[in-house]
Amino acid sequence: MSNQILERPKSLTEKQFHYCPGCHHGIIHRLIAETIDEFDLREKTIVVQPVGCAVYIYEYFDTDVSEAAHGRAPAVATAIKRVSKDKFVLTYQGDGDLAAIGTAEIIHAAARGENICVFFVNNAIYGMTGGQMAPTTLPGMKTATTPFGRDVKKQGYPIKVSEMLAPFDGVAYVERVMVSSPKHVIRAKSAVRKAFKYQLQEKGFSLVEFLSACPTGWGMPPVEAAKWVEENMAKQFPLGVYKEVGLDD
Ligand SMILES: Cc1ncc(C[n+]2csc(CCOP(=O)(O)OP(=O)(O)O)c2C)c(N)n1
Ligand code: SF4
Repeated sequence: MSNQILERPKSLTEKQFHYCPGCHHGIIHRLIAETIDEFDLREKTIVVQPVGCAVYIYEYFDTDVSEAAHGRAPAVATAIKRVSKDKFVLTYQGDGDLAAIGTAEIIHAAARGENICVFFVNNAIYGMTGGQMAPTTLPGMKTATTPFGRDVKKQGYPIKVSEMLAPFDGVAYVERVMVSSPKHVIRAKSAVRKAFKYQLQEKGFSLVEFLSACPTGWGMPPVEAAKWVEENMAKQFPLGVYKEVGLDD
């Protein structure tokens, strides 16, 4: 007797992820792909891809995907959603992408209340380009460009994206989650589902921020990196719902 309890979401291709061992990008991809399947949106979804380590997302998602120049994903998603209201449009962005070079695009898309979902992967570092400091790097955290640790007197304080965007009137839903343990993966999945519902009910802009491990950029083994997310990142960036205007059911 064999009961299948796990299968690859139909919205993911069979291509093997290129991510480093212990990287959380793969888990986050899976949660989004499962939700696309659950809402039967595979034929309607357009993913707007990031720069950074997830730049090859078009190889992994078996949906339509559009490229966007560095940080411009919210602007591209805005255009797609406005001309094709029947499509389900999401961006997937890292902190270098969303909170550094794309700061203007994300702020204005949120303020305009664009009816899109943004999945924001905050790993506190530029993973792809060699571990430089990001706007979300923690005070004291060592990176390739802050080898003695981020000094807030020189490099300023981390930008808290969920707290920054939630107050805009156009924002319908913002939640910060992490995927460091099965318990948190289940919570993260329900946040992804909720973000989908906000777009499907045309409530406006939604964003889920994932605290995410970058074992390579942080110079840590995977288990230690997942623990570091819980012990350090979640202190700097508290988990929780930052805005929720309410769904119809
Ligand atoms: C205009 C521009 N500036 C800089 C780069 C180089 N670049 C590519 S990815 C990246 C950082 C990405 O970091 P993040 O968005 O945090 O994603 P991660 O790799 O950590 O997942 C940078 C600076 C670029 N591609 N285009
Ligand atoms: S460098 Fe970091 S973010 Fe990029 S794949 Fe490796 S662990 Fe993941």
